[in-house]
Amino acid sequence: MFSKTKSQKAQVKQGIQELDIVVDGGYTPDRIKVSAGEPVKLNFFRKDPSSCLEQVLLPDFNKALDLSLNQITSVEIVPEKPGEYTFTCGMNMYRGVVIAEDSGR
Ligand SMILES: [Cu+2]
Repeated sequence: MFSKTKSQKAQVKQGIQELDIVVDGGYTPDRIKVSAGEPVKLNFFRKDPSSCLEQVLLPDFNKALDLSLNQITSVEIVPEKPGEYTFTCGMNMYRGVVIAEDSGR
């Protein structure tokens, strides 16, 4: 069930680290590398009609997103400290992780 994980580094656009995540039978990529202490924008593109994936929870940031099918739903977070910040579907079945690394500044 848990096939290979995909790791991807966020692209920096206008000072915001931004990444598109496809929601389709899980999250792709499901490991997102960012620099700690800087804003991150995640764009969730839900392609999966399963109700399982209609919500994304980011408990470390007190965020819960409702995803509309075939639409992009964005959220901005700031991972203040280096570490791993997990996000999950509403039932905690699918998960991904934002990996914040020390930016060295
Ligand atoms: Cu679920």
